[in-house]
Amino acid sequence: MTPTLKTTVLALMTTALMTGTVAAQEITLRMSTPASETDQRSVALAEVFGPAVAEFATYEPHYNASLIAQNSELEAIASGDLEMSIASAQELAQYFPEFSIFATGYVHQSAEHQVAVFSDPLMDPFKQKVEDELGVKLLAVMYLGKRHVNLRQCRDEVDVRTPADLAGINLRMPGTDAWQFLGKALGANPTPMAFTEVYTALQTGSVDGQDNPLPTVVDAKFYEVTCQIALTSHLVDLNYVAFSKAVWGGLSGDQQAIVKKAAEDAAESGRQAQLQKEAGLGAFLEENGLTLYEPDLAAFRSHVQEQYKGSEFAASWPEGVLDRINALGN
Ligand code: KDO
Repeated sequence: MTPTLKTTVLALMTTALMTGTVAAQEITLRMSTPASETDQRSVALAEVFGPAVAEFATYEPHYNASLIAQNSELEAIASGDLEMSIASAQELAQYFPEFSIFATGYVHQSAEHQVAVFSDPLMDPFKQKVEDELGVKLLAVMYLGKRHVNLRQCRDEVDVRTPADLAGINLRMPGTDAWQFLGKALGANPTPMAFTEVYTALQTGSVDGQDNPLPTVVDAKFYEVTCQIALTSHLVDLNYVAFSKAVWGGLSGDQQAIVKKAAEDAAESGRQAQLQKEAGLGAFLEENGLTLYEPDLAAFRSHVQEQYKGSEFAASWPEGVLDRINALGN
């Protein structure tokens, strides 16, 4: 963590820990996410996590970034203003640059690979650091899906075969360095923007496109204001169920076990629902006038990997971890 961030976060954590001993029946678990209520991760947490902890805690979700701005949720948990979020590796990389390894294009291969990586001992030092230095426990990994390039322009205007075809394309990417780097690595001109502003930006043409998995393109209705999807699969994306360590510390051992299992069960339920949606949505999008096609994936993979090699991100990755992640794949 950078020295300034560290000082701020440690001060916030001290306050949170001092106020963190609440009586069990008073526990409210506020969860903030930019995702909508109908997003499969939101649904899984509401239908699986909430009921599982209901005996001793009230799960209180806040959608569409209505409580905390996107990418500020971890800081809110550290300061005691929030108890839970669905945190991205890119957000974590703001504090711990080594998390960028989980946000790098073409590293994770599938939903199963994400689970294998998250459950492997290789993750232990990553999880420990977040817990010790940020006061956040990462309980489970949620599947968001394969991110693709989704453009306003139709294919007769921009035909995305290789990264060179994205030159000059203003591609909205979420607003952290790791996200922006990925946009550049794809060959595009990345524009930082919060998720909740993307629909309007696509509609008005202030950006040319955005990248997200198919279920998000449908859930957020981006298909209404875009014309094509180049199936780049450049990031098999994930989010972690992030939980306040201060609140965790006030729970009994039994309650902690229930919370952990509830998060894992919700993640599994959301993963299956999201995979099912992902597999079936191509036809729906085509019926709604979009063109979906596979570009030169080898060209994208090698270009993206080339950009990361020798980057400041790759320099922060602990020795041997990339090999261990690769070894857990197919
Ligand atoms: C997005 O902003 O494009 C993104 O997909 C990034 C993810 O990490 C996650 O925050 C997600 O938005 C939101 O949960 C909305 O789906």
